[in-house]
Amino acid sequence: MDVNAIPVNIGANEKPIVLFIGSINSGKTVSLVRLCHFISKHHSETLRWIVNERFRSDDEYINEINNFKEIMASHTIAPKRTNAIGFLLVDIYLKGELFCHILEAPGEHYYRADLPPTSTTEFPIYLNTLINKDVQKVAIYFYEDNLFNSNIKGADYNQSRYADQLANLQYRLKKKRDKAIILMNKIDKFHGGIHKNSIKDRIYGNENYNAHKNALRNYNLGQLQFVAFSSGNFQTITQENPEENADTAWALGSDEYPKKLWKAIETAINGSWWF
Ligand SMILES: Nc1nc2c(ncn2[C@@H]2O[C@H](COP(=O)(O)OP(=O)(O)O)[C@@H](O)[C@H]2O)c(=O)[nH]1
Ligand SMILES: [Mg+2]
Repeated sequence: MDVNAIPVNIGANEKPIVLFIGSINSGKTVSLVRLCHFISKHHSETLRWIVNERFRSDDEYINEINNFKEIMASHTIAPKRTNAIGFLLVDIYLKGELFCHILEAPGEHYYRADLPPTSTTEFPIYLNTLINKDVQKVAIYFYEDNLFNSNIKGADYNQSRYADQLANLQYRLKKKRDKAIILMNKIDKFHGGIHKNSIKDRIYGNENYNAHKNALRNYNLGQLQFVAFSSGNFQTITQENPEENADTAWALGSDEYPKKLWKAIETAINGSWWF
């Protein structure tokens, strides 16, 4: 089914929409699952997450929901690559009231590496619908060290094209109302961790990402938050039959990461004056 044929519905409410934005395999799905585990474990009295089942009315959405619930139920197995149309909305309730929505969507809805170099990726209709809705957005941009790896063939060029796409999205946001968070993911791969300031240096110091940096600077750089994140440790499970797709074993990482991510989301939505 063409993704542009799928209408979305989040009702008439005025609650903020948090967008998990990142390339394929940057860890968006796993991070959302990790955040939901954290919420269930530490905040079940006040905070609740629930998949929004009315968001999409197409037949495939139920599979998407079940897939997400399955990953939640068996948190030793990380998801295989999310399928091409897989996008899903999770609602967060604070003290019984809807607080925000979190959208998780596949990387190719933001950036298509397979398109010719001169073309830009048009965002799918549902994404435009959400972006255009007159409610606050919190854009969370997923970066990971791989994105800076210039050893990947043609990476320099793709990096700047990818940055252009991120910029296109950022320019669609509203200056005062909307917020942005830069999330450096998979920091378990950095031995000894990574400091917030060095995330900034890594991204801003890389010319390929200038377009994104400029877009953020034009908007709300002063309010931009940086978050270091890791969902845990991942290992491929060797299959008896080499033809089969390998599953991934997942050991959940420290609660500190989802705690800080949640704090950043709350700060983006509520403002930081109470800090
Ligand atoms: N080392 C490490 N690997 C991760 C982490 N998060 C995700 N991954 C790996 O990246 C893969 C893709 O993650 P996924 O959430 O499906 O990416 P998405 O395409 O952005 O939704 C996972 O199967 C893991 O192998 C992390 O925090 N640390
Ligand atoms: Mg995904």
